[in-house]
Amino acid sequence: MAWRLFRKDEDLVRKITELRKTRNAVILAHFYERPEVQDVADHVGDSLELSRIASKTDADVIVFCSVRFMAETAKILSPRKKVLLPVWGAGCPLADFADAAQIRAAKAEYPQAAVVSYVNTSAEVKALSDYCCTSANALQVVNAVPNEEIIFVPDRNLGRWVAEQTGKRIHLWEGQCPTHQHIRAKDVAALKAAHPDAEVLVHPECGDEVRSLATHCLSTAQMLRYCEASTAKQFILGTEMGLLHQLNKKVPGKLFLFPGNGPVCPNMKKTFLKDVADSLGEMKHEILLPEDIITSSRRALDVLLSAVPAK
Ligand code: CIZ
Repeated sequence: MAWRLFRKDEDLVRKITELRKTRNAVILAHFYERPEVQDVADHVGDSLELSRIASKTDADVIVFCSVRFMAETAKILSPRKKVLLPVWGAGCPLADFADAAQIRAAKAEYPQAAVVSYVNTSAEVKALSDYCCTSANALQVVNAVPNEEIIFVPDRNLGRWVAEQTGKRIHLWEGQCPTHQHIRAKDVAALKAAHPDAEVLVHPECGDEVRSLATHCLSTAQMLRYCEASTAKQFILGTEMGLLHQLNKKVPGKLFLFPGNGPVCPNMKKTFLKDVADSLGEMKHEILLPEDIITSSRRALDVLLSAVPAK
């Protein structure tokens, strides 16, 4: 169904547009956010790219429509800007699988190992990590790490994929993204049977069985770029359905199919236009991080930033 705004939403969009100006704010929306929230944003993308873009603007305020770890990443890259997360309760169950005490314990158990944390982690966990990676560059980062032994935090599926591809000795964490983990191989196989010409692109947070059906294993931004560049006309996508909005905008005329009823991240859907307007109007909810956490997590992120070329 095509997305349309209701009158109330149009009023909110007007209010957000005014507030954005008076507050000198930049609005970011992750690919998994609601379509109307994506449409009100200045930039839509993956978490690292958005944080990087925002850090280069002269905005005083960053409103990051996303989940908490993403807004924290923006704060780490822009410590002098005010970073707002419109819905305070928008968390990430995957990031919650690792806390600082657990990382300290794992480091004590495997003292030779480097800690590589996925960007889906809290600032405290990043601060204790040697390196940070995204799904787009996990292979590059792990290959570049001098240690043969690695503690990979927190996504087990991504960690296992990295271990297979790099041959490094990887201590896997128990974490998983419920949205990607629940994508079923039988639903992907059914779509493949019905659309034999479709290319299958899956996120590395998916389970092994789903991954084994894929043409390519890609991050969200990589999927979008791949669909733009490919001559294929049909794609089966193993990721959160919010990406469909940008796919339809940027790659018109192609068919995008999602397995099952369409994977949805409930946390990414917590933010409505009203939350964006309230956040900017009342300057809530601000992400505050201690200076030492910003400094240490920035060090782990810097390795990542130098490994990922800016677009
Ligand atoms: O960091 C992001 O944006 C995530 C979690 C997913 C992706 O594939 O880009």
